Amino acid sequence: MERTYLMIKPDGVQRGLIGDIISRFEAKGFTLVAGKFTQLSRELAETHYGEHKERPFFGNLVDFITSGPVFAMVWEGENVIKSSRTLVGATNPIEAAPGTIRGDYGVHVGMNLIHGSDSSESASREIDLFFSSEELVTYEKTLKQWI
Ligand code: RTP
Ligand code: MG
Repeated sequence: MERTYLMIKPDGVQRGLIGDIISRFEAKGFTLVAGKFTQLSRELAETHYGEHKERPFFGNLVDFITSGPVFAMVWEGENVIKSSRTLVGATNPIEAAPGTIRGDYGVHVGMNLIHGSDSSESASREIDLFFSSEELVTYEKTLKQWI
């Protein structure tokens, strides 16, 4: 089953949106595999966002993501990588559709509430970066599966 890495950014934590955001992924039918409330070191943030290191916003991005605690998660489900990006919405909240996390709550591209892996390669890399294999909890949902 596919897995993805999601991370509620410092603005999502500060605005009290952890519960709302987690609820959306639960309601969709995805399964929580791991969760961690933590503050990123500069080194970890630079590695996580390494693909953007030449971009003009890289310094601000690292400053912001290390500015306060984040809630890091692994979620599992069918097509969870692409589906969770749909639930998250477009990078720039101005363009994000209502009903998406960024569309409902976001204002600024630099403070867009949540990160989601953009491919299976990114998901594997990011899950390994933030979680050890012992922290990934595998279990069967005992409720009858309708979705
Ligand atoms: P993320 O990686 O955080 O999930 O966001 P994303 O895939 O939707 O967007 P990405 O292109 O990976 O960009 C990473 C983060 O950099 C900030 N950004 N600022 N023009 C700008 O000022 C600009 N462009 C991107 C955003 O906070 C974005 O989430
Ligand atoms: Mg990205």
